[in-house]
Amino acid sequence: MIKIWGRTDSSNVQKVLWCLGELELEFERFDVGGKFGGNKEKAYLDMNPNGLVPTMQDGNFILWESNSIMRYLNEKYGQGRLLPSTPEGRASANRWMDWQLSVLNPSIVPLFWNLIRTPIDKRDPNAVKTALEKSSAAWQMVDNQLARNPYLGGDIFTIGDIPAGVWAYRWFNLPIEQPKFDHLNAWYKGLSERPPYQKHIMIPMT
Ligand SMILES: N[C@@H](CCC(=O)N[C@@H](CS)C(=O)NCC(=O)O)C(=O)O
Repeated sequence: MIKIWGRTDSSNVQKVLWCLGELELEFERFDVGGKFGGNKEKAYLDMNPNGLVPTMQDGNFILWESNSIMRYLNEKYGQGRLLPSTPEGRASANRWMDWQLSVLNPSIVPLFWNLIRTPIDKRDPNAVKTALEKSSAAWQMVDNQLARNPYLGGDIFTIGDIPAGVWAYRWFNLPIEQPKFDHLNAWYKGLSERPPYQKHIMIPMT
């Protein structure tokens, strides 16, 4: 049985849970991180030296980094079906996973933390303004890509859609006035119809 360590309200844990759902894989999950703690204890650090969630164990194999976990699960149990079959297609989809870590995350995490995880009197309006501008620019890139293809990696749903897809739910449910992005909106609507997205991503934001 695949084991996952990580709290369900972590965006990086959610990616892996959504992926497991798409691949219809059974797993056992343990609450770690955030209010549950445990991620800085030696036993956990021995598995994941970052002290972050998620961590996965499959037999004797332990893996951390949410995007790497998804790639592993897809390759090992999905016969690669959650990535395109050509090297070009796979690279295009993979690129959006890397982009989420390097561009989307740094722009949108401060927005989410300020508006959802910070008491109103402690919020930083300047940080909110800057994060809103930066994340709007990032979503504009997604919108442009989705004007050319129905999914980020091309014609089919892939794990390339998952990292940004997790944040799309948060973006559309933040108490802000979102700029209008037609293609982003249509893609998000499509994701919202997928049962694993409903189960693991469309949950109260905490
Ligand atoms: N690049 C890592 C980042 C992992 C990460 O930052 N996890 C956050 C939650 S989203 C975490 O563990 N925070 C500390 C905590 O939950 O206590 C990944 O994608 O797995």
